[in-house]
Amino acid sequence: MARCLAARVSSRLVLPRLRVETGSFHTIVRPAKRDAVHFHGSPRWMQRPPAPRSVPLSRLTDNFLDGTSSVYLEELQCAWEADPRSVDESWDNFFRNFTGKAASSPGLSGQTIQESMRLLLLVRAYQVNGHMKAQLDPLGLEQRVPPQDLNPALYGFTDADLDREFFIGVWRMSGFLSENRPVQTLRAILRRLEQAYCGSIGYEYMHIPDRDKCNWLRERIEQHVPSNYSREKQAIILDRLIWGTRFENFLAQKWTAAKRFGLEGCETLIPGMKELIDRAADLGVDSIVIGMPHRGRLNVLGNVVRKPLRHIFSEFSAGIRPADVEKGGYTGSGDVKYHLGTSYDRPTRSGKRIHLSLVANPSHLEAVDPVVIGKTRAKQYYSQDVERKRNMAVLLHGDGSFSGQGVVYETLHLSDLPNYTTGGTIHIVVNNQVAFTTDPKSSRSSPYCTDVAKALNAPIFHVNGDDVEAVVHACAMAAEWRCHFKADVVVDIVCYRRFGHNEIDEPNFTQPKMYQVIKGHPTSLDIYEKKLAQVGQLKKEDIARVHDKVMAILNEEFQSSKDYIPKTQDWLAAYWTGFKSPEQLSRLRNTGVKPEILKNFGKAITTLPPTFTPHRAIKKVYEQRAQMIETGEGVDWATAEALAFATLLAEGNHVRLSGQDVERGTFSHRHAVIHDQKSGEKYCPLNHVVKNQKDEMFTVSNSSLSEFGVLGFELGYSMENPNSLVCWEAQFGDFSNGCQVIFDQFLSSGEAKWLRQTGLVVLLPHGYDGQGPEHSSARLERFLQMSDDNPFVIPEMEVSLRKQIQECNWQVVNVTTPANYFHVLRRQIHRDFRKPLVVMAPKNLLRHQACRSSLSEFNDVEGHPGFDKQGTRFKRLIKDQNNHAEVESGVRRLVLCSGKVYYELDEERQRVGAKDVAICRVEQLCPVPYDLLQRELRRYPNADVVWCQEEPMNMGAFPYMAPRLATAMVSVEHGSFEDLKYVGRPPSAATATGFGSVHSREQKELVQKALQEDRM
Ligand SMILES: Cc1ncc(C[n+]2csc(CCOP(=O)(O)OP(=O)(O)O)c2C)c(N)n1
Ligand SMILES: [Mg+2]
Repeated sequence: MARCLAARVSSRLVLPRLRVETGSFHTIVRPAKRDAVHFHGSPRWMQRPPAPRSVPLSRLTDNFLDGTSSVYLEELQCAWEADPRSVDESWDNFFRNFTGKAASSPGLSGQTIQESMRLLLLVRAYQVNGHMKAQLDPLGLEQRVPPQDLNPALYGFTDADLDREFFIGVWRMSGFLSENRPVQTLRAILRRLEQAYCGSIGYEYMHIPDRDKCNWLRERIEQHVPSNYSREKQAIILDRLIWGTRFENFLAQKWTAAKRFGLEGCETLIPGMKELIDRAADLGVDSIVIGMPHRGRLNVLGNVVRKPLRHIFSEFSAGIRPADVEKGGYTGSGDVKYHLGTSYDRPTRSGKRIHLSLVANPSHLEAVDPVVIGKTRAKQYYSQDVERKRNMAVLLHGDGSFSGQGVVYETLHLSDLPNYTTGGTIHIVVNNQVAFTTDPKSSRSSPYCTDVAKALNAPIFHVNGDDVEAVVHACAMAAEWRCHFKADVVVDIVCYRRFGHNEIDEPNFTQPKMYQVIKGHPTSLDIYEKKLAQVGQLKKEDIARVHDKVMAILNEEFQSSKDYIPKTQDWLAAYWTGFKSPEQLSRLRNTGVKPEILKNFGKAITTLPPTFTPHRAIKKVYEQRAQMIETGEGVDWATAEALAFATLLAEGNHVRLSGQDVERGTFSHRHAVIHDQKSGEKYCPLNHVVKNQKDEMFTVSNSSLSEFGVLGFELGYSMENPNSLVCWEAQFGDFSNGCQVIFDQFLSSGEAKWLRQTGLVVLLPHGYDGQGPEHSSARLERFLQMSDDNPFVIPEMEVSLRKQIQECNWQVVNVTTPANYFHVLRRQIHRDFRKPLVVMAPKNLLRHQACRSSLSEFNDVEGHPGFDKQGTRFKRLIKDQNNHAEVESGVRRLVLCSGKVYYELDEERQRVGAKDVAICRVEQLCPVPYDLLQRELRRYPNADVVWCQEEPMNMGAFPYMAPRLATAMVSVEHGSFEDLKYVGRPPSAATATGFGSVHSREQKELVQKALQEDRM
């Protein structure tokens, strides 16, 4: 490009002199007409600018020809140099003159080079900043000063130039500049610019660095003629707008005092969303996962997703609960109507079908975003939608929450990550310019509520919510963009909220001026009907007929809703057929795998390609793993995990592990992906467990540094198909409180609220090893505190009748052996229901010499030292390892513990030779293994019972275990609550000490105390 004009200009290289002659160019100067454009306010010095004079290019300064306008010229000149006929004749003349090749310079005399350039800058200014002058606010309250660079005066143009014709060139790019009209009056140019960029849609797209993307948008923006819809199309839009409007009116009329978070003020969302769905379906999308907040949700459920209206209406009539309640079926806690989800196969206008699922969500605004994205990604995996063409996510937001909630950013940032992308999400913001009672100026620091999306280079279409055709157009364009570029896009519908935050709120308390305007403001439906009537497109009678039809249906549905009995929510979305709800017994199954089979898979996952050069240390790790499997002894944590994954994969399940640095493992123990030290190439042995293993069947992926976003994503992913082991690992368990909303609102309570199951596994490194307050505790107590089992009731524990886990909201375990970890992971899949699993994962046990398992424990065959008659299963409790008889009257103390403190207790016991102390590990804390606790309590009738933990008394498992242990003790007449002794750190605010020496002292003391000879 160095040889091109612009480059030469900007680098001030010696150029052939451009001979600019005035007078002979076909400039027509006419006096300004009555509709003259009056340039908007500008400083005095700018109002009478000097008339543009011709300046030789050699004297132009560098900054005049900056940025992209120089690129325009550059490209044009290149094209001209390659073939002078490829550009318009007048540009041909221009370049001939410029390069001194022309015999004369006929066409350039009236328009100076400076004018040409300035015109380009003006055009560019509209493309960049036109949105700031767009007519976006239906209420007209917005006081935006149009940016100065949209003022032609800034470029030296005056009113007198309006009817001069300017040569704007013929451009290879699409859009405004591509019309084959190189000569236009300034007035016409400005009119087109205003129409394209400053109408009812404000486009922000020039921040996108990709040229093709910009041009794609420019073409659509600059060629679009507003209000150009056919009569038929307008009738459809009107019909949809009537539905959206009448629906809310109807609810308001029937249930005057009910909260519904109505859509009034943004009814155009309904035709907009429907257009988006139709367009996406035409472009190949057959499934859309939708996430949205409260505002307008019922309207979207009824009119877009098509949940039966009678069902929605019945939910307004208090007291109705699913029919299965009477039959004793599981109904959970239920949720308010504007949180519920649903799914539906919706026919589209062009005769296709599209599956829509609206994901249930809590009140917590935006928390559902990553869940929706994860679910969409899973749909893409299971439908082999590698190009991400058929499954798409749509997220709706409020203006306050989109700019305020951090999870929005955490979700957006997954957008282009290889193992998290869904090929772009369409975001729609219902921007009613208020958040509850808070004005935008108090709720964000950025000009637009959508600015966060610019970090992704997403185009943003701001659209006036009163202009239904503009909303429809923006939504269609968003669908086209997503389907074409597989990238995120935002439609910001600038609207208003006709009533208070909800229908019983008084908005005049806080926004009196705004609501004065709203009071007299017509609805978007009024506006559209008036417009159609004015242009004679639709007759009044036609419009009235639609109203009548809609009202008749609404009334019919209302009548039917009176005796409508909703069915229990459908448990079994798509892949879940045959899975059991909590009241249907799922029999316990074994999870063991024969050592011969393990050895086979063991080979596959420890063999590296011969040409691969691993790091020396990793090579050794893999050799050791191979040896563990070969000898069947000393299997460590990482190998056990890999064997669990491999066997599940071989059984046809999908396995996915995601989180920060999980490929190597925070503690450098996993090495699931290894890197060739010469080529840098990666190799993942678990991708080669079975022949022709499907891509992504095993996925291990380092995630972005987000907890909320990534855990939410994995949760959504896990909900799609039960035949998958989906795991999220926190870097350290501490950081998981960054995604507390997902634990509280989804994982622990989602099944109860929405009757949706998930078998998500959450791995939280936990353990007191002197690393200080922030790397010790995964806050086990919080997970246990949220568990919903009754501390004073022992449920049915008989193996053939046991539903304890099914009836509980989740499982919390603190596992101490590799084999038990293997079983607990496999158990997640080998059952007919799904339940979240929270694992307090080890840190120093990963390399602890005593924390090893024999391969025989993976099948748990009789005869090995740990055999426990529980069969080839996960051990919820590991009894004392000293081969005690059924009754051991001589044991003076039973120490119950959980997690890694067991190894320290055992070591101390050996050191002091305390043979009269039994140590049992409660591996599954929730739900409590009452049967096994009772067995151990009976085994040691004379022992005092101690709960020992390394966490402070107000943390760890003690607060949860104490009443439950007491219940178990009472049940076997082994004392009561007062007889249960606590050994551990005293209550504390911080989770752990920051001083290594204090930690060691405390740890030593608590272990010694647990074993001390004196009775407690
Ligand atoms: C995380 C979270 N914080 C606070 C709230 C309480 N709340 C409910 S609606 C709302 C205002 C939301 O404003 P906006 O996002 O603009 O949506 P709008 O209600 O205006 O449609 C607030 C603060 C909430 N639901 N979730
Ligand atoms: Mg709002």
